[in-house]
Amino acid sequence: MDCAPCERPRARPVPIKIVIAGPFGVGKTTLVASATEREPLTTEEILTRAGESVDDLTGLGAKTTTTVGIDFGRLTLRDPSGAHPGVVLYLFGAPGQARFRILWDELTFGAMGVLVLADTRRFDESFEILDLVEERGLPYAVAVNTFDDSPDFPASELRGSLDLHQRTPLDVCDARDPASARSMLIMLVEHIKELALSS
Ligand SMILES: Nc1nc2c(ncn2[C@@H]2O[C@H](COP(=O)(O)OP(=O)(O)O)[C@@H](O)[C@H]2O)c(=O)[nH]1
Ligand SMILES: [Mg+2]
Repeated sequence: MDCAPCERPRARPVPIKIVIAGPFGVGKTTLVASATEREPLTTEEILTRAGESVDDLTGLGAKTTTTVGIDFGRLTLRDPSGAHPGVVLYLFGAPGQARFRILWDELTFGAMGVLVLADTRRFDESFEILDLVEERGLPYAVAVNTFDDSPDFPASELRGSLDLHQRTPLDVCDARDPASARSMLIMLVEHIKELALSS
């Protein structure tokens, strides 16, 4: 019987579940859509007048839609040296409004880490999310998304305002830019790796 030369199957990238969290309008759907290597799965719906009294759009400019379920994307990060099969990130964008906190347990189940998005125009709105993440002991990194009218603060001040642990990574990004969105995810994965190696 003929047999084609046997090749060792290429090892598959290790799957990692990542949650993208942050307040309403901070850029979660945008970041997942920029970072994903496939068409993102989104659950955007047009904001209606019925939501006016519950969804505060102050400072959110022209936001016309909202996420009613989750955003889903996928990003493979290969090891350039080829020594490791790399990782494939499964990105789950959480809806920002407080009424969706009920989904939080399911959403974070099995997650290896959380990318928390923050907006310097409404920094205080990230506190509740940070508390939720810390309560679960999940590794996280903070991505400060910049909007045209975002006030500029030095990183040290941002870290102080959010009362971050010195090891928790924080950086500024533009969620619309794929390279910038992906660099935030790489920052988180590096942090997860570091924590795993040091525990
Ligand atoms: N200028 C600017 N606009 C952004 C950025 N990220 C998101 N947006 C816009 O901000 C609005 C809210 O973003 P969205 O991703 O829906 O927020 P979500 O509610 O957190 O999912 C949308 O109109 C986006 O186009 C950014 O980095 N810069
Ligand atoms: Mg959204």
